[in-house]
Amino acid sequence: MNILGQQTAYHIGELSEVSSARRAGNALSLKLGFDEIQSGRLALLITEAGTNIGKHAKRGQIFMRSLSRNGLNGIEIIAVDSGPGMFNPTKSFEDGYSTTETYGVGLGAIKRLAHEVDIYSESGKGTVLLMVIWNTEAQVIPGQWQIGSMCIPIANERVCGDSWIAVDCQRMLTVLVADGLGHGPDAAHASLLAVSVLEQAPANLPSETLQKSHQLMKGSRGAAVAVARVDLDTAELRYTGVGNISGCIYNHKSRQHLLSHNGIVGSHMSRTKEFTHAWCEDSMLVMHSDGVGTKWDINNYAGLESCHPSVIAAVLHRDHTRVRDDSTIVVIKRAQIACQ
Ligand SMILES: [Mn+2]
Repeated sequence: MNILGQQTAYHIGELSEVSSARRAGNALSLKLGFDEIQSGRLALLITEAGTNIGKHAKRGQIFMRSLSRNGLNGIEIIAVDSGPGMFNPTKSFEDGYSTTETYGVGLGAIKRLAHEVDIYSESGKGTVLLMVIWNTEAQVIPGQWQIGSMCIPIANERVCGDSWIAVDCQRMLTVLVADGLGHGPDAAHASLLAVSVLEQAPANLPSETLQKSHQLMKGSRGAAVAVARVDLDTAELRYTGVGNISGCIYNHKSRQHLLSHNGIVGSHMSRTKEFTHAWCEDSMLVMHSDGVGTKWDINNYAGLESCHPSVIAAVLHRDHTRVRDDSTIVVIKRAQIACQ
């Protein structure tokens, strides 16, 4: 069972902002029961990532949230900037290799301190650095689900009107993304009703989840909702959606759009036909609310498709968010078994 907590964004520019992010990380690690060693490592990771942003990109953001996987608690940190990027990020992970002063040393330290690290950096476009630290030593089990997301409220709102959830149940994973009409707490209330339907009945078909959401959301603002269920036994993805949630599957670099019906869940909804698509071991599912533009193409980002879904979500979110809406993007794939 994977649970990803609510994300908090920290603007990074001044050194004092790095300290605030570090303090927030410390508070979160105490809440999750991290011991002193893991808390100390977390503080160093946030300091390194924040200092790198300040030094090389001048400004950026750190997104932080709690993770829970099979009873383990963790913290995910995603450092995002649109700065100059790195010439050779893989090589920069080696201690002492640096294109500018101490960046290389910093990344070498990050790789040793974090349990999971991934980076996507493109010259002139910026860097996204993912770091995960668990309250105990953890290993990525090959074949397990990897889930990445960004879910960020519109400027000046504290709560996001979009909600999402991914629930695994035996050999199936179901993902739901909901965009409550408007913004703020009432929009969040509507979208969270859809989330609660899937939480309570994770084995239901996507169409059943949508129908139940429609019943439960009557009298609320209503929402656009889409549900995808991947079944590893039948190698199929079933999808149904109502309203403006975008969905697509990548299979061997080709992109297939997932269709939604017109309507508003909770208000007017006529059909909930499910569409079925093939799901391969290397397939990737991307779903997003209309706060993320549709004109992105992962093939414009060399090598991004092999990154961790959290990195993919953060890169697409950084470059394609519409500023005047809540924005949510969820990326799902299976951890690939390493060749060697
Ligand atoms: Mn929206």
